Amino acid sequence: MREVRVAGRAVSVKLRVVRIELRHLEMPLRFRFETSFGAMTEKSFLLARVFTADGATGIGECVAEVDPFYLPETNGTVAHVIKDFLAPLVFAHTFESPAETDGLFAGIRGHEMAKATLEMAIWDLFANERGESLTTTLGGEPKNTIPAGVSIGLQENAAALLERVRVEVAAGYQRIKIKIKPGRDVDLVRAIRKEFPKIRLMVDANSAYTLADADTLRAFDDFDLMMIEQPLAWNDIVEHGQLQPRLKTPICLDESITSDAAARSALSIGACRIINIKAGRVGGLLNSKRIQATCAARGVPVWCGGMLESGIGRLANVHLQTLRGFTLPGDTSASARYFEEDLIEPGVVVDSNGLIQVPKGPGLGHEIVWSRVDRATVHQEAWTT
Ligand code: OSB
Ligand code: MG
Repeated sequence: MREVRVAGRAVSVKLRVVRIELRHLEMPLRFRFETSFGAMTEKSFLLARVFTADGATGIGECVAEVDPFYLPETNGTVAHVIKDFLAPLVFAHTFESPAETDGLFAGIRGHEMAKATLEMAIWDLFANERGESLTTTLGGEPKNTIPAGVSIGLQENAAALLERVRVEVAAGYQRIKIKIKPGRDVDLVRAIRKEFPKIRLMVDANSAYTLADADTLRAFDDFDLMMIEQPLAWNDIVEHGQLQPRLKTPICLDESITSDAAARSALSIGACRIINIKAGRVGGLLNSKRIQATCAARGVPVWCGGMLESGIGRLANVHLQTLRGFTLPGDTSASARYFEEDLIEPGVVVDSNGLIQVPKGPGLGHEIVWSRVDRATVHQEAWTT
């Protein structure tokens, strides 16, 4: 059903999804991205599209990977859960608000990435149907720009890392994050600090350490880091709570925060002082808003993480960062860093001051180039009511 407008305001939008399309895409990355849990040379991911009978559409990019090395979900588990559990629930519901996926999906435990994929497509559907920017649908602030940071993977050696840092600092990025793991950590930070004493710098361990490494982690305190991201196990908030009081450097949790409840648990025991929000990891944009509000109420800064998304997920991240509380530069960088040819036109661009423009057009706000999407699609399925 089309919206009813009274004095230009949408007063009632009832949407029924009659078709869901799930594509599996493969896109070569312009660089090898190595973390403590593995290395990637291509992006292999799912895109979900929802359609109404009127032909309105919305799109959501999934952050799952081919393997369960970052978090438990994979492209395979997401496809299964969408097909067998989430799609039937969506088909049976009439939506008046994108927030309704929350109650709809509540009976399915975990599978945050699968839920987020459809949830984000439904937010985009509402934005498109109302003819407004996803920022507006989400309740973001009317910001024109958001600050950009960059995440640099593990490199061959310290010289190669320093060269990457030089390139990204020269490009204007406001914050540099480097990946670390045991044996490739404090010396790298020391080398960067020697050349760049003032840049905003942080490290991401992706769960590579244990409490027994507390002395190594404490050595980072000498380098004025903004934070250390997810040093300990992906599923151990309590041990982060034991580590944080032993460090001056704030801990930022990524993997451990898969829900607002997890954020509340972490903050209530002092397991972190900063939270990285990835909509895909926390079950979608509504939970991202909740976690942002939970953190704002406690004066805890949040920032938006990244999963090497194509332009589609990248634009959703840009809109998410218009919410109050996203005060720190995140991991959203320029499309051209990742892909020879992104799926959107124009790509996401970072200017020489390290700022990204927030699109103002309907939905995600940039054109999706379907010929490129088709070329990158290796498999596709669709279900209808
Ligand atoms: O831990 O933030 C992470 C990429 C894949 C999996 C996990 C992480 C990352 C990044 C990349 O750091 C951020 C980006 O450039 O999108
Ligand atoms: Mg991380």
